[in-house]
Amino acid sequence: MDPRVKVERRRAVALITLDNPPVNALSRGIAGAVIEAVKAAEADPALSAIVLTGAGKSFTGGADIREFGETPDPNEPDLRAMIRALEGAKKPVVAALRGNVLGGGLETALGCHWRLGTPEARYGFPEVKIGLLPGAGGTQRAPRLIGVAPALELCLSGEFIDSKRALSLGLIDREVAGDLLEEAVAWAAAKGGKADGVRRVRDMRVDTSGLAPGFFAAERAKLAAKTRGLMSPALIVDCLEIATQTPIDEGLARERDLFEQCRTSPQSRALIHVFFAERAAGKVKGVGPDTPAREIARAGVVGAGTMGGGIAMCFASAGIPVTLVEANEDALAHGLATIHKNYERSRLRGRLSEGEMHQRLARIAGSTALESLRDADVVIEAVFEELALKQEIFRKLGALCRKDAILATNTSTLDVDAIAAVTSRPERVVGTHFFSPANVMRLLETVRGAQTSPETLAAVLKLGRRIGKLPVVVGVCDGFVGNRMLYPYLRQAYFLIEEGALPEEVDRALVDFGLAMGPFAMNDLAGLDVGYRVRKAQAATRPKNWRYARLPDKLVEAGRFGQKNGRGWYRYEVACREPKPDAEVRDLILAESAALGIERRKVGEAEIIERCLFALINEGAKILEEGIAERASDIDLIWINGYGLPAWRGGPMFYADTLGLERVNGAVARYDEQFGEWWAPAPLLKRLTEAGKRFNG
Ligand code: T1G
Repeated sequence: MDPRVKVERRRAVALITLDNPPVNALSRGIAGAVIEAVKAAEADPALSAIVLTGAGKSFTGGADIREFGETPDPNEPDLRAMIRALEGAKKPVVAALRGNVLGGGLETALGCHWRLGTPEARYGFPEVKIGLLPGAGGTQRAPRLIGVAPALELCLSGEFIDSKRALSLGLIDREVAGDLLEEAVAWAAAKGGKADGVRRVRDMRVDTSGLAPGFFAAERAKLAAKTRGLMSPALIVDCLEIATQTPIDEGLARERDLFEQCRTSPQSRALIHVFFAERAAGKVKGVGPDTPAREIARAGVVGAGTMGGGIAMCFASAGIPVTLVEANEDALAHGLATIHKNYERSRLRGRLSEGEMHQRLARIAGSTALESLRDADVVIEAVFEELALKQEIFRKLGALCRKDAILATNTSTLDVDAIAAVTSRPERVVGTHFFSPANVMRLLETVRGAQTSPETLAAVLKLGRRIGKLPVVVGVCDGFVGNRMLYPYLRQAYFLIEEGALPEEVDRALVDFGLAMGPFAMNDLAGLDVGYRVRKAQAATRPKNWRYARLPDKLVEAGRFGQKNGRGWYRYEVACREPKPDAEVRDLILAESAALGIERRKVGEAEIIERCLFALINEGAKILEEGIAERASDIDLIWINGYGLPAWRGGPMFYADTLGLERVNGAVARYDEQFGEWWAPAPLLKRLTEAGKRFNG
């Protein structure tokens, strides 16, 4: 018997335990072992029933995601066969559920005749988050047990529901506060030999009486906006509709076919890459599970502007008291009012109760004195992007804060080492680059200075997760990883409009590719003056005779700052954020092409996507080679969570891998031939291409 499936006898009940740490994934071989155990129990006259449970904290986290790239062995029993064996058993089968009951795990529980769970158990079909659908009967059994609408919500959201909700839906038959196994065995024993001992979900009828006319069409319409580019959500709706129209065995067969479509899709492979990338990002060189990571009980933020206010909200929303410091009362009052407005908006949208809003606001104290940060465990500076100003603040913080306090800067490009150097504790200085709006965006680019200690990093990684962020550790360079790659991406976008494209054409091509927003609309949102200051700061080090796009500077010098003043690359009507092409900008672009002696030409979508993304990927390869990012998947996470590249593309480096590095390297070399300067191929890209390898090895 497979050691991952244990069988013991409890009274006249066979207790089958899944034991495959860390999440009891239903890996290959487990299905066959469970089938064997069920057959043995069925054949044993001394046994009257069966209980199935999971060892440790959880029932099971579902099928083994690492195996989806493999071709299933037709001779090896799969999850569906295991569920059929459980469901078809003539003796009662009771699922004893605790912790995670997810994906194929929940489908397994639905194949059992009864389900008992502990109060902290959680149930869900997260398959949609990795580009799949419940492919072992979930879309056919769940609607039979809990109704069509709740089953569809469970499958489409990918979210977990708690025990109370599961009980109210009838997903479980009983919540067990006491000894789960004892109660499950007692329940099974009581059902053994009884006429109603075996109750199969497959025999239940799908109740459609409560469904409004056109229910599925309405669900499909709702999906279109929310799941742009994703494939499995629409197929989930199809599966649920099939469940209402066909006998279960036909439904199961059609679900399997649609599952296979998802499983073999590039977007599922990309989303699975992202799943594992997020876990890999937590594994940082020199920071092990035994590296002490101090608790953060009190926080401070310097600067109550957009970023500082958003960062303060992150702490308050995570239950951490925070003091927000500003230079003067007016600025402080404005910052606090903005925070209040943000929370009020969440409350009005039903994301927050009145009580929760007041609890969070009560955790934010305002002050105009840095001394009020004396007892903070961590202080995050979020003032104007100017090195001298930041250094002045860090000198003061270094003198007044506790010696063991962590001092973090929210700088988006400046040298963290130059900031650390002015404090007496460089080992406790780190960059915490939040993305605007800081209380919404998940990415936390965690900048490791030359002297940042492992303990400091461990504390910030733990804090980042606690405040709901995705911390990704990067090294020190101009722009770290995200912004450093943004420079060549934007540069190509600017060159393309000099050569013949218009901003709306470039934006549309990249939005059609899947980006949340094109570069020009993104510029307008962030503020054209922000990039203007960065380019001015970079002027000294930029190669003098290399091609430089003057248009972005010209717009700023013409007073066009973007959404903030209604005019940027686009124009914006009052109180409207819809970008509208502006003839004035078009004329500026045409005049610039003429001034440069460029004969404008039609630029196709393919060239726009290649030029912008391959410049990004080439820079990513340099970043990898320099060790600024520890792994390619970290770069993928940064561009997905900070810059709106769609997760179903897997991130820039994964996308390059799917195209094949030979094609990317060839195109970069061609552009290098044609344009030179900025297009020098990254040595790593060449080397991996020649070796037939990938970025995400
Ligand atoms: N398969 C393989 N490995 C998994 C895994 C899985 N399902 N779930 C987790 N791991 C690994 C993970 O990579 C990490 O590895 C370690 O376990 C701890 O994970 C047919 C098709 C279960 C809520 O999508 O949501 O069933 O980094 O750090 O915070 O219809 O893991 O230690 O090397 O996340 O306690 C559906 C995915 C599969 C659940 C636990 N199930 N997992 O969270 O630990 S598809 C899922 C999670 C399916 C059927 C379909 C979470 C968790 P390492 P962790 P955690």
